[in-house]
Amino acid sequence: MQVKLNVIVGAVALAMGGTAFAQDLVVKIGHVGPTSGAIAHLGKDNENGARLAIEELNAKGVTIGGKKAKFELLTEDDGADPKQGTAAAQKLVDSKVNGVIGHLNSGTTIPASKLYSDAGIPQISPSATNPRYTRQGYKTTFRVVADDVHLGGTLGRYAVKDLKGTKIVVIDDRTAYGQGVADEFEKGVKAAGGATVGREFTTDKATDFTAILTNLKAKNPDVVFFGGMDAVAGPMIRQMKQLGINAKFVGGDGICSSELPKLTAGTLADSQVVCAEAGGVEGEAKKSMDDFRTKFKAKFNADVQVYAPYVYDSVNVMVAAMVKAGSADPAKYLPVLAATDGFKGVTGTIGFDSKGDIKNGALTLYTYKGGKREQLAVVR
Ligand code: ABU
Repeated sequence: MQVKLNVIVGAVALAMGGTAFAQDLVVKIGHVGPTSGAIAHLGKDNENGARLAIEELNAKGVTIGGKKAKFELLTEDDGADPKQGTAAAQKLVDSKVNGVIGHLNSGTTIPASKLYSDAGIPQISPSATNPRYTRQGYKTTFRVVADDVHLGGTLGRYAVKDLKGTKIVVIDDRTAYGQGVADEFEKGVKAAGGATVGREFTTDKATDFTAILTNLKAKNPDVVFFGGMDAVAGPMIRQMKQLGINAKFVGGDGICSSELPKLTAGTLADSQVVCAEAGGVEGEAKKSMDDFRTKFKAKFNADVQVYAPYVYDSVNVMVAAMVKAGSADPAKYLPVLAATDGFKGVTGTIGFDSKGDIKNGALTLYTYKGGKREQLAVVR
């Protein structure tokens, strides 16, 4: 009798257009990033990382608390705008998502985190690097990449010690990320015994940098650090060339994309840029990252920009915690997620500290040659 009833309920579920059997556990994973606007290529890269993870989990079959899980990806576009970010977060909260991966930008991730915290929904950012995100006292905030203290400080020391910069100038885009990473870069320069000789700022929407670059040209800089994203860095590098500024161009993860050479309109010189991704793998662990890149390219016909593999790992870390907790209920799996340690992802081993930050996070330094990103070193 029970078997007959199950068959009828399943048939009704299918007839109603659902692909989940009525007894399946539907798990909603939210993803938010800027899939419109100047950095839509980065937002789509992140979203595709989530899509790949969800498709693989559904194909593999995952059981949570004795029920077959059916994962649904709910995607939102925040346009890299803080207000749009909180509106997107509210939509996901209202949809009762079981967890959120995102947002991409620190400027959207930080205000959105209050909404997720108030709703008790775990959030993993795969790319927001401003340290404030995990320092607000919320139990729901996690990050699988290193933060700007690590990123900016390392690049500051690198500019002095390795690039031998003696006339270092700094530009930032006044966003939570750009200003924060530039401040940490300056601290790193000073800690290495160097000094900066100029600082200017722009916005994340600017396209003309003639005035600030002309001011900085008067300082005869040998290193220009930019705190901001690739969509602004590209035209800035092009205009540096037009103005005859022959300096190294250093930046954080926001500029360290596959797209950067194209955004400079072909004006990028070999080894001109040094940038850092806020994660990385080396040795034997590199194979899993390389395999991910190959799989991603085959599926989406696009190279990974920066953070798709970190999004992929974020989804899998979250689902692993649900499986271990035997529940996708945020209140039940949140403590298990917080206790994550030794999770083997494609981006390396993931464990969280008491703030929700990745333990022992790595950085990968890159340059560009022949229009392609080329790894310099992995540092911790
Ligand atoms: N970490 C660089 C890009 C995202 C952000 O933190 O704003």
